[in-house]
Amino acid sequence: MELVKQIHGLKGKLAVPADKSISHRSIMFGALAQGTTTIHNFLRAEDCLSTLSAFKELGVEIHDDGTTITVEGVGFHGLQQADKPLFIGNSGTTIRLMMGILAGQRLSATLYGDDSLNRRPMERVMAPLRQMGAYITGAYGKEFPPITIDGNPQLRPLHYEMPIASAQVKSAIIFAALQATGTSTIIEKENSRNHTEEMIKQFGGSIEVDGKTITVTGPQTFTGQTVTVPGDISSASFFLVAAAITPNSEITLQNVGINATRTGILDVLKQMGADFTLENVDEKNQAADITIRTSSLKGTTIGGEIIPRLIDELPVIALLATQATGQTVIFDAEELKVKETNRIDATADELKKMGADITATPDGLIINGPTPLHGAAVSSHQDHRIGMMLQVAALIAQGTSELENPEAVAISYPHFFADVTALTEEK
Ligand code: SPQ
Repeated sequence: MELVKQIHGLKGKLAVPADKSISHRSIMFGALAQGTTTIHNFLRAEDCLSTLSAFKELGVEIHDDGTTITVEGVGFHGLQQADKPLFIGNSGTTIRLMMGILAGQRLSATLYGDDSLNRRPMERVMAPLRQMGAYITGAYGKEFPPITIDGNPQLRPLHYEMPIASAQVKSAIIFAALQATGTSTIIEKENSRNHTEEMIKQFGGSIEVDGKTITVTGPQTFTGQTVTVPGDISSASFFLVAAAITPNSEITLQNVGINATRTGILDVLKQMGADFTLENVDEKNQAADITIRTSSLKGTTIGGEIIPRLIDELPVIALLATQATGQTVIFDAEELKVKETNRIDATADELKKMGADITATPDGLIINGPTPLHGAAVSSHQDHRIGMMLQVAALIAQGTSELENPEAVAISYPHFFADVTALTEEK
């Protein structure tokens, strides 16, 4: 597919799609609660629809009237045996969080995904869940999907120091701990996104968080709620970078989620000298409008505790760095190697094709800038975030760019290319 080029700069307002992480969890909590949950602004993208169908297969009634989603909660003990293995598509969040949910059920289930998901590591979730008494195996005794879980309603609590910073591993353990009898303690390596913890409180449960220590006592019950999902800062990040690096741009992104465990990209934009402001800050819903303009940028260093707060934004931050003066070093980001694709290699390989000075390292990237980019034939590697990053790169490249497998963007942002076009049309 030929990618969009900008001519007159990016202009206008955009409501970015709903948050993917919160949308997944709203279905999960809704299903496990007693009573009805109503979800406004649910993300109807492939990953979240995988979660929705998996819970329907487990006997949960879920209706979509086109505006709101209604989940008829069955409680922690009401899920039913599915009559076939559950297909989870491309979604790491769905499979890993469901492993924690299913570990304590009175049923067995097999979960599998597409080629990308079936190559992603699951031992990180299986190992702590097994310590809690879960019966859980990967295909052929290995750590990859298909994963089979034979539920054990007698799960034990766990004390666990996490070897990696991962919201998915943390959330899977929390879901199992909510079903175990007794108190579990999880110590995070670094603080990762906390949507699971926040939703436990929203649904009437209890959880204590003290720095990196999380304490959960089970068993718990939840009550159905009304959830309004804010815009996804990870989706917004493509436009934040696009406006910052494209001459003559000024755009406003509306209702962007600003939960502090997700705003690493705003910290980096600030460090690099980007020109942006937050308005209409809604503290309760943790959302704001962000206006960003063409910026004069400088290189920076990104590593340590900030990494989980911007992990999914690193490919597009690498692109941002190609237009900054000086060197940008990204480190401590080895987790990028086990996402939908190896995002360290994919980012370096594809941006190099467009003329960037970028080098992959074992745990990150080194980028020297500013470097003019040129059009090239590039590939999304079937990874939504790589595909969207390359479209943003193409906006500023001299000449035409062609993207292989552009359909991957539908995993998190089905209208992405239409939204790019809307902001680049001559005003
Ligand atoms: O769901 P999936 O495929 O793992 O999605 C990604 C993404 O880029 O959309 C990662 F590939 O986001 C993860 C994120 O990297 C979503 C997530 C969550 O909702 O809990 C947590 C992060 O993953 P992890 O492995 O660091 O916990």
